[in-house]
Amino acid sequence: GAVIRLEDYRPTDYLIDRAELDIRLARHATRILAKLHLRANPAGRPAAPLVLDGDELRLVSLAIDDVPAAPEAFEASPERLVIHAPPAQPFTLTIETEINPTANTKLMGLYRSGSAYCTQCEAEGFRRITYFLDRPDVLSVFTTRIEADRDEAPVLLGNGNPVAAGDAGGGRHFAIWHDPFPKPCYLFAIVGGRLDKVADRFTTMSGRAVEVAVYVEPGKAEDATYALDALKRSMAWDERVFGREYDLDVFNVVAVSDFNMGAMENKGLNIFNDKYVLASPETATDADYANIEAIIAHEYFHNWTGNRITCRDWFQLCLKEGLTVFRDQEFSADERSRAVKRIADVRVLRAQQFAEDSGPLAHPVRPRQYREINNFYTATVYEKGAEVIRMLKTLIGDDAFRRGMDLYFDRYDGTAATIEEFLACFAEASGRDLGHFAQWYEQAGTPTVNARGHYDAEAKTYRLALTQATPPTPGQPEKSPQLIPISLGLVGQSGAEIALSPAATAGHMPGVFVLDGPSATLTFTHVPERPVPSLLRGFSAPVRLEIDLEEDDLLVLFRHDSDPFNQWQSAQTVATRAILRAVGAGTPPVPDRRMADALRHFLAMRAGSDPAFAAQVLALPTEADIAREIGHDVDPDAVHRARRLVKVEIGAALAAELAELYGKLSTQEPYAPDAAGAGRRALRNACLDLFAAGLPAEGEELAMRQFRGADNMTDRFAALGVLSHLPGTARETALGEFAERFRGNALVLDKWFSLQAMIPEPETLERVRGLMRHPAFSMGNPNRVRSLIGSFAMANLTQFNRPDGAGYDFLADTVIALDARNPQVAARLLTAFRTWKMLEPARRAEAEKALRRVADTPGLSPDVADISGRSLS
Ligand code: BAL
Ligand code: ZN
Repeated sequence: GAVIRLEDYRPTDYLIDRAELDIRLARHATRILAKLHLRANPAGRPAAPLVLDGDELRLVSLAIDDVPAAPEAFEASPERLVIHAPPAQPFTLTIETEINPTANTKLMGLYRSGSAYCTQCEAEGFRRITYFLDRPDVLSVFTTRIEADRDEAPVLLGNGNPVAAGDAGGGRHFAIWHDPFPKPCYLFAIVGGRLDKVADRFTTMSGRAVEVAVYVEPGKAEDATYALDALKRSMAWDERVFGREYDLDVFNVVAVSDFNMGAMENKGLNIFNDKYVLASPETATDADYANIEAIIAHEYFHNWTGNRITCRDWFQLCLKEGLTVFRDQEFSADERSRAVKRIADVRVLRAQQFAEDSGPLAHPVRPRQYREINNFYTATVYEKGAEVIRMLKTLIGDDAFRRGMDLYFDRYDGTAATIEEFLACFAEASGRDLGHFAQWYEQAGTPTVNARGHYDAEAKTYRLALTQATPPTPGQPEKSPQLIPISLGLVGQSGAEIALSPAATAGHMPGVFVLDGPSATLTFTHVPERPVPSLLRGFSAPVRLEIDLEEDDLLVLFRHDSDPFNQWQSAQTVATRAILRAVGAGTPPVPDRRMADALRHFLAMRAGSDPAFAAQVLALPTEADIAREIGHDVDPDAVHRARRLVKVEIGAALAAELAELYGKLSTQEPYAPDAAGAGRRALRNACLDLFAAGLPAEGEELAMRQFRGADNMTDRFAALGVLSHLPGTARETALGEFAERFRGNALVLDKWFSLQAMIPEPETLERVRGLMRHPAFSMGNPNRVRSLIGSFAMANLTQFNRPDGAGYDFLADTVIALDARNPQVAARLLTAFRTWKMLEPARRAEAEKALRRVADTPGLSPDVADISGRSLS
């Protein structure tokens, strides 16, 4: 595909004010009659030809102002419909197309999932339904008539409000939906099928009644009650925190089993991957419940940040995604534990975004060019995009942030906006110049902030020298300093917070220093003792922090920091260093009693009061974390061995305490997916995991007992996870029992696929190949592919990166095969190579060979061609 550039943006020559669709659903030949009300765009070129987008479309008939179009008046291909000389006055186009939803394996446009019809239009799927100006700055009022066999599809849903329904004769029926809010066509959706629902009523802040419902496959309504509850809580939260009220009479969520993304925010009709709707204690883990809550909230919040105000063009994707991720993160923080949520979000940011940002696929939060927009639904746009919003709030403060949001909603409601327009609202609300801050949207790469401290005992001053640097990224060899808010404090050796001399952070929010040049020195006066600096509290900026703290200083922060994020971070840093020493030595590190002692002390003090936080502390940095820390010439086997050694060492040292805590946390209470219960289970399972590392035989027995006795998926699956790391018959027995118990439940078997794909043993590749022949596996279902093959490639560092290159070859073969069917999912799988350049030379060579083989395959989709091309550049 051609390169599309931000600087080439220009408005369309025509606008589509209204779109009236009549969709007659049929499995192999669905007919769409689209009557589009068009007029020249005052901002466009006068008397230009009208060029509508299509994708694999077949034109059946065309009329202009209700008169059949003469053959010479237009040109139609599957990809385009050109009207050479459209009328000068407003006019209508009536376009009839025919599509085959059953043959649609890309899952873009109108397709079938199970026995239902559904749609996915973002980013450019609407053009697979009818010819249209398929871009986000064309906003239209949609009225949709849907017709189907009553037996096959008794439920017919569309955007907006239902306005009519009735019999259409011949066993067919229809429903008409009208959405009064002008929207881009990427937010269009319909669903038709045999579905059950759970429903309720939500009364908005101004007293309007909204019918809310979640639709699922027949028989599964019970499993949607948590999602429905999360939806109502989201609606209330957006009123309370952002003053945003819902605007239609109905809000529907539909769960489907074949879905490329997590979910989609279509106006009034969110369509979800069923993985993020269906939950019962028996089948879903605490993590699943938390994801459902977050994604239900995310899609709902899009109603204002995305739908009421949309994006001018796809370069502005972060305008809705980064902002909406920020909003869903805040929602979850309010509903659960703020500290734990922050730690979990930073883990994801580092694992996904830092990884992306350090390799060949790095790109700015707002890219300036793309070949395939599907490939930019990335951790950078989403997660780093959310960090940028968070920094903005840190910089200007809560009040100015809220005023800026209000101004943005007021000023841009009903429009397609840009990042510049968004930022201007906050500059205005805060009276601050955000020019330098805006560079976060433009410059890719993760800055490293280096800090060196010096205490002058005589003068009682503490000086902190800060520098920053950002490594080059593709297309951006030279970097400028970023504007980095560094939330900070000074901690005394006994743990007391030392008051900051006001001059140190003058001109900024209290406790926030803003590093906006290559270096700066902060001087704190009246510092009574040598302090330990606590920098980047709450992870106040998406940067890597290098700081010259000794182990003892880190342990002071771990024990005493008032900032829970840095408490957790200092424990992680101590563990990271221990693992790095073991990588270097290739032998167990000299046992560091201090770390075990600190953990023992911590568990005694905090395990009871804050189990969810304690569980985060007990979870060691991942192999990928360690690999990123090393940064170049990485040998994944050495990383795995070193991490294992440290884990065994800690597990053995704390075995008695872990066993005791495990016992204490065992409860007879029935399962409930609330945050408090989830925290206790998380800690108990973290204890089991560490204990089993230290004492494998006892650990296996305990895990087996928990596996068989659990009354919920969280405990059962955590036990299976522990067993999966202990080679032998117990593991295979448990895996077999699990498969038997959950036969027929595809979402649960996904967990089973995923766990096996992550076993760090040389036999795993063969196991994965074998599982691809399992009756529950299908290359046609994105969840199955991601669970089995995605987990292997993205979350099994040693086996994907086998020294013989067999892991790479396997992924290359799979991507090539899948590309013909579903390019979007294939391209996403291929991003498993995003960190290949940091491997040691032999693996690097193997990875490059596999990537080249993909890139050289004839007939690749633009999606896979783009990822393979950029990965090799
Ligand atoms: N807009 C695509 C799915 C999401 O981010 O909500
Ligand atoms: Zn989103």
